[in-house]
Amino acid sequence: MATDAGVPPSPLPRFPDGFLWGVSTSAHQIEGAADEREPSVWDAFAAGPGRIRDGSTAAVACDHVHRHREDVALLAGLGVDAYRFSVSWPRVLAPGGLDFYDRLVDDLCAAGVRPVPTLFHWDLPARLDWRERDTAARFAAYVTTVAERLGDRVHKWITLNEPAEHTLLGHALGVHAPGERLLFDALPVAHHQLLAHGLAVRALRAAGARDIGIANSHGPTWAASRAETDMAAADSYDILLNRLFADPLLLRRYPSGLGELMPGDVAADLEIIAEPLDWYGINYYAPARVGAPQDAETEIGGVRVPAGLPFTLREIEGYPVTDFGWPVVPEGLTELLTGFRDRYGDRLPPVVVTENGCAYEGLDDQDRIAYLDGHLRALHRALTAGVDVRGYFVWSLLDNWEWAEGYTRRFGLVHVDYATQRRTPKASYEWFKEALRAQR
Ligand code: IFM
Repeated sequence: MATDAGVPPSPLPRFPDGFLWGVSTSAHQIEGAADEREPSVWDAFAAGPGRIRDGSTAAVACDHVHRHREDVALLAGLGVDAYRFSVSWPRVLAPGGLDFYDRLVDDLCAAGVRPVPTLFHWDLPARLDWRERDTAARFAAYVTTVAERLGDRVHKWITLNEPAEHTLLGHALGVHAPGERLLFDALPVAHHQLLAHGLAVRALRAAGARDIGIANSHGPTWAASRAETDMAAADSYDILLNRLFADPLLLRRYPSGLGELMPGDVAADLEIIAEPLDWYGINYYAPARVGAPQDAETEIGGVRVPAGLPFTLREIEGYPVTDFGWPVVPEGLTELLTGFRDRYGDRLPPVVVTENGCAYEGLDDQDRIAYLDGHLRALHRALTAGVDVRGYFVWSLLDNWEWAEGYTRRFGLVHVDYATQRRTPKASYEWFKEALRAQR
């Protein structure tokens, strides 16, 4: 971590040759050009009163569709190997929508940056619904269209981004689109996304694609105390956040009897869901501290959690926090990666950290530098402990529309002035550039 002056103490340790360095974004958060695509569930959700902290929408966001050349130049200037972006399904459904990604991928290749598209990052076309099984088959058809067009230039494919968060926040708690408050009745949404993933892996391979992974959010779960009730609550949370999605993918089974709550022919679906992956993407931000259920609603990290769940989220004390209120716990990344290796053993393919980053204001963002420095050292400790990690992507290249938080949280290495669309590299951009240069 940083010294008192905020300056990391020494150069980063050396990462293996061929380690993939990148940055991430997602379509709905940066693209804008909302009138050049079909509506997504987020358009309808954001239009509702009180749902987005600053009352904003992503209609313009970073206007990336019209400014992508400038953003590709920022990527090239940074010196990353790869750029993780997402393809907007609603844009692909619009006439000419895929042309944008064709140009983007061409421009990335010309700049020497390898394209790593995510095929679903929460912006479901408004006319679709993950509660419907048919959405999985439609997703596979869309994936085929994208793969046939871009597959000759894509470096790595990502099927879904964080289906756990999309299920929990969007369908169980209703604080993200589509705003359903289904609590445990949201489980079919998880199953249909997993099925969509498996069908997409098959569709990608049928289209000749290789190097396929998924980006799941994970974090260590810490029980609030050694009391049996807190330990049981932490276990429930761990199952929902970490195992509900990883176990079916890597072990071909649902954890703890959850399979019985899923719709359809679950055994047959698990054969599809567990299609072998070339690599496994992990998005890491912070651990969770979890205690026994309480009678009242709780709020943590900006998320209101209703009473009635088998756990409550508690504050993690003793660590600095980001502007989002999330604790900065780099060692949680080492714990997570070694824990994953121990839990899944040789069923775990090589891992890529597909997101890691923090929300802070300001151009001289020494806190972000300290965050990234600390997490890269923690990642290196996991490598030294024998975890096969092949890459690391910072969230995010640009400040962007942070879902229910609107434009109030800045995660970028590059500042965006939303009034003028002016991009200004922050101190962290220069720091990451130098860190990458030192690894070459
Ligand atoms: O901005 C999000 C991203 O879309 C998904 N992972 C977490 C990020 C920060 O909240």
